[in-house]
Amino acid sequence: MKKILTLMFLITFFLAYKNAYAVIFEWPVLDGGNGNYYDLVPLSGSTQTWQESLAEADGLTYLGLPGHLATITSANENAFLNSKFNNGLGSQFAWFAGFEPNDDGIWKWATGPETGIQFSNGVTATPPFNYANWGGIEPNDNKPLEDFAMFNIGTTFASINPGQWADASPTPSSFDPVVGYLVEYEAQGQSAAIPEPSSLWMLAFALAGIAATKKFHKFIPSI
Ligand SMILES: [Ca+2]
Ligand SMILES: [Ca+2]
Ligand SMILES: [Ca+2]
Repeated sequence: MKKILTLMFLITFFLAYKNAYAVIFEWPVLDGGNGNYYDLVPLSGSTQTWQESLAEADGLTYLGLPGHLATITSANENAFLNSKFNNGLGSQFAWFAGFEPNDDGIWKWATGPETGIQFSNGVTATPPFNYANWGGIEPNDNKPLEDFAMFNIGTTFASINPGQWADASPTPSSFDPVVGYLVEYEAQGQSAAIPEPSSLWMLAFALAGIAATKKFHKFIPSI
């Protein structure tokens, strides 16, 4: 009985620990990154819109850092996201913070420190970032309201390669197969080279659990 309880706590701890590191990734300053953290959040329903995802991401925090739908302003940032979140499956995209508010070819960032700043005119990247990563013939305004940006986290789809972008209607469909959204947590210049409190809490909880099973064991016969 004691061994079983201990094993259960260890498995719980391992899964929690693994989960904490498998889902949210830091882009370390030491690796040339911005110190921010990134997450891929599955949509809560197959029709979760870009706008709903924008609002949801703005309400998230991680380690006390504010979240927002990810802004992708450099090839390195895009490559980091592609390396961490591509799942190798077909028809898999994620919302991010690019949008075309007036449907006139001018694409802007909708949230985060870059809110309101233009990044693309049609397919052409524009200052100040001079970075966009449209794939295939995107942005092609193929359907009504294709004013929202999605990032390919799967295999090549309609000539849009992994890590490339497309304009999409706000509601996912078989044409715009969005399954999640990319969140970015701003480190705001803080050093991120510290242990993650959430992981430490999980470790403490697991150790407390093991201690509790030892005490509990004193009151019950072994089986
Ligand atoms: Ca960013
Ligand atoms: Ca459009
Ligand atoms: Ca499109």
